[in-house]
Amino acid sequence: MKEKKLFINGQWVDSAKGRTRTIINPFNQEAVAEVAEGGEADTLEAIEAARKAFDEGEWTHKPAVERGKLVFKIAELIERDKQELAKMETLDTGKTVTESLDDMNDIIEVFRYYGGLADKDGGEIIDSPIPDSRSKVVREPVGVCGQITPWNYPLLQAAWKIAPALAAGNTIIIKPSEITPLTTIKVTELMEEAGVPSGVVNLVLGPGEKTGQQLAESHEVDLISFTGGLETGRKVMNAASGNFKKIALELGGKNPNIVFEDADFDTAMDQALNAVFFHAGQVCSAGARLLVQDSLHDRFVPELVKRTKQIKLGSGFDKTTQSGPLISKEHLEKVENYTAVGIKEGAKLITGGKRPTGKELQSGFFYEPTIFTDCDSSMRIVQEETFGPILTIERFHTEEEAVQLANDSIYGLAGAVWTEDTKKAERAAGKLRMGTVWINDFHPYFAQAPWGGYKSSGIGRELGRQGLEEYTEVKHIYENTNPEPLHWF
Ligand code: TXE
Repeated sequence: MKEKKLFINGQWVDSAKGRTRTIINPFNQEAVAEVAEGGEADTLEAIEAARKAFDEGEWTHKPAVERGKLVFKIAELIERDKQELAKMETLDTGKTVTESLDDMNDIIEVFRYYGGLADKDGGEIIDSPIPDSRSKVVREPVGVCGQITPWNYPLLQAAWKIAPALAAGNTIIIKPSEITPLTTIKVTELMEEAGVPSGVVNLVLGPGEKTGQQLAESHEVDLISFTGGLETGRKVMNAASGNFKKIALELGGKNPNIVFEDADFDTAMDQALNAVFFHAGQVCSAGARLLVQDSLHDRFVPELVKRTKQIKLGSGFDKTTQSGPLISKEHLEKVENYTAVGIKEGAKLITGGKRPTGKELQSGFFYEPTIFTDCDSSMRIVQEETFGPILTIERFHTEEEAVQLANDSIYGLAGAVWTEDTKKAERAAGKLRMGTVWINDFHPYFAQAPWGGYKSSGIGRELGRQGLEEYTEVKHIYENTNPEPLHWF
């Protein structure tokens, strides 16, 4: 097995202390790669390289159209290697190859979108109130950006950060999750092949509480973009306060999926399953909190349970598999513990709630799709992000109650409304306190539209024009075209 290295200042290097980490396949716990495990000295070197590359200004002051072309080139190379990348993502995360390939296609679109957007903002001329003056507003890159990504969508999350950061002229240090670094390493190779100058992209591999924390703390880093859990997000935010660096945080959600009695029964049913059980529920926008109108509840729930029992768990490489394993033993234990919490709180477990018994699933971190009914919003199982295949179901009577329940959360990432009544849907969408609201759909996201959360789901936006703006500082340039003494002294 060839060991994968760190990428610092345009060179592939071992970690200074020679440490490595074995990457395992969550489907069978087999080793799939050996990667360098960086330490403090490596991260410091990466930060210095990114700082120097930024401060020298060659990359930053390149015409935006040139930066855009390079971002396009990265998209082309990912397109060329997308089958290999998809297999790698499946080996590393356990998700199905179909999902991994969908991720790759989305990633290509993200690079293309930002490649195209790179030269579209030429600044703004302001109508200055002062005679004989010129006033303009321009956007400039922020500087050195630390980018910390999670394990559920390793390359997709990296793409959402890398593409806009490069398009805007920043230099970056990317730190993937220590358990799923493979596709990010591969795409770093592709960025090198595309011709990204030395020091502009640096890759550090290492444990979050050390390497990630170091990036968040460093006074040489100007922006930190983080996707992960709430508690880690809090640490990142605290660490970032040292030099008041800009922060962008995406911290997940507990996303309500509201089904009214007049929704299309089959479509709402089908999509409610996909919303929560897709990728074993390890999705920040998973529809893990189902709110069903009272009059529909007793017809909807039995059918939902029937279909849930038919979900096929298995290897991501098997075309019939609908959901793979959870990412790790620790995460499986966390999800199991949530089932115990739900039962203790008085929610009714009606399916799942255990590891599956199938022989071929015993070496993987599998958990059965699980449903709780009789839930209410005071329960932890309803309020906390389990990040596993656990669905909680609550009843509601009126439109007002549905909105009130859905908003009764510390999170505000996404939510959905199912109804044939357009006016009702729009009223509800207007009142839901979330960064994304879907009407008669669940999960769509794309490069052109912003993604991010209200409340504790995070700060800032990724994707869309807003995702590029996060990586810019705004400068006002004022010129006096007829300077004269003020005669003040
Ligand atoms: O995430 P962490 P974990 C949620 C989900 C999950 C929980 C914990 O609920 O059960 O978070 O998962 C790096 N300073 N989400 O523990 O710790 C780490 O190396 C800086 C939601 O795996 O947040 C990894 O690269 N960085 C989420 C990244 O942070 C640190 C996706 C995320 O890891 C760090 C994943 C530190 N002190 C989990 N400690 C979403 N929003 O989609 C760790 N890291």
